[in-house]
Amino acid sequence: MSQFDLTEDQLAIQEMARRFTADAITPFAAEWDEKHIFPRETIRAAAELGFGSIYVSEEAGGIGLGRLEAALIMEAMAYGCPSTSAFISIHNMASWMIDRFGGKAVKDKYLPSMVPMERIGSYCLTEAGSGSDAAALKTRAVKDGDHYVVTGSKQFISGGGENEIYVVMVRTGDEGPKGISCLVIEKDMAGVSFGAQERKLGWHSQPTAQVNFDGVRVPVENLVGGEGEGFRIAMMGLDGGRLNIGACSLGGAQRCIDEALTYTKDRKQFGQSIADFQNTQFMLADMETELQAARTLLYAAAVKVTENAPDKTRFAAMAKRLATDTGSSVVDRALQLHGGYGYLMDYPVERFWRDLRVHSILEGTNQVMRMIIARDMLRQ
Ligand code: FAD
Ligand code: 2MC
Repeated sequence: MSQFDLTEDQLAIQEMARRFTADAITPFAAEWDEKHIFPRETIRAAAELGFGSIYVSEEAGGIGLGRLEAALIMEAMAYGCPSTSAFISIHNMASWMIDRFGGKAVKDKYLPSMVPMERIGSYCLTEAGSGSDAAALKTRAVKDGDHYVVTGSKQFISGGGENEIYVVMVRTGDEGPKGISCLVIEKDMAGVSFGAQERKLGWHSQPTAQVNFDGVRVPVENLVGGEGEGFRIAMMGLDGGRLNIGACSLGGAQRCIDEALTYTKDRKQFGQSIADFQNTQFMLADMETELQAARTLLYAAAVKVTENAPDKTRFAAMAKRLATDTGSSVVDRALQLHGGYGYLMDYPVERFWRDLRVHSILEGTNQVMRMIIARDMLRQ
């Protein structure tokens, strides 16, 4: 894997994440996928290394690192299981939003248990009627004394039904992005309920469900940021989330290249290893070249998000678009190189093929990424 001029500290954190993955994730991931096991204990073990609060500040108990370090960790864990790595990324996004924009009360209430992932956080933006057009959301929060009363429903929530904390974008004002606020809602608050677990193509190691709010009374102190700031906060959270999802695709694709190298050297047809065919070699060469290019852009975008560069959102969108499309295309070619065996659950490639597919859809579809990039280009 390219080292991209990583510092000693970055190399050390990458090594730590790789070791953790090799010991605690890779040997078990196929079973989690097949039996739909949610590996809560492994996730807690990841949090013991600081991976649940990578860019949460040290004052709040996090490890206070940058977005490149987060990408390195997510990429390393996705080498074993993209689904579990992405799940931990979403918790990081939710925790960071509370730490970065929350007041003392909401931070003190939630971060001490979220940092060790004793309580796990979900990010709730999408609704049945508003996916890509996120600013059209309808879940409403009406102030009643020192509480908000929340009514509505969130769709496709990662961790839905299992997680304890829901960072929810709600409408407190008029239509459009400026009428949206961000509220922390707990699983056990009266009026919170969940839909059935979704039956998905991949991401089997983590639950996904609708989250419903029926007159839920939420203390005003659970507001993150000011009223009307929720959409901007949600989008800033996604700048980092999109990098991490891209990094999960990089890690998954790297694993599949490694699997394809082993397999094509071993498998013989027409009296020779299939790795000796020039077609195989050219395919591997293209997979490696395209993955390295996507990785380089993603690391550069991560540095921009850490530095709060003016073009960080555009770069995060470009990196997510390229890394997730490239990741899926690399895994697809790795599957082809395995022939019929690639289609079987006996080899890991088919799981990665399924897990990476959704990365081009969630945290903003790759069409929405192009919209963000082109809008920013045309603005200048
Ligand atoms: P739509 O917005 O209906 O899009 C359908 C198609 O139309 C897409 O191809 C889209 O690109 C295209 N399209 C839409 N608008 C345009 C346009 N202007 N120009 C061109 N093309 C357009 N959401 C959360 O908030 N929290 C979560 O934890 C979460 N987890 C998820 C987990 C899974 C497994 C999945 C599948 C989704 C999850 N999501 C979550 C939701 C995800 O973010 C949305 O599915 C995604 O943003 C797309 O919204 P949609 O599904 O409503 O598709
Ligand atoms: N950082 C800071 N501010 C931002 C921002 C960002 N990245 N993106 C937008 N904003 C601000 C923007 O500047 C504007 O404020 P102002 O009017 O003061 O300038 C405001 O937010 C509204 O932005 P837009 O005018 O761009 O809003 P619009 O409604 O046109 O569309 C769009 C925004 C399409 C980019 C957004 O709706 C979007 O990202 N849609 C995709 C939804 C999505 O990504 N969902 C993911 C759900 S989470 C998930 O899938 C998981 C698995 C967790």
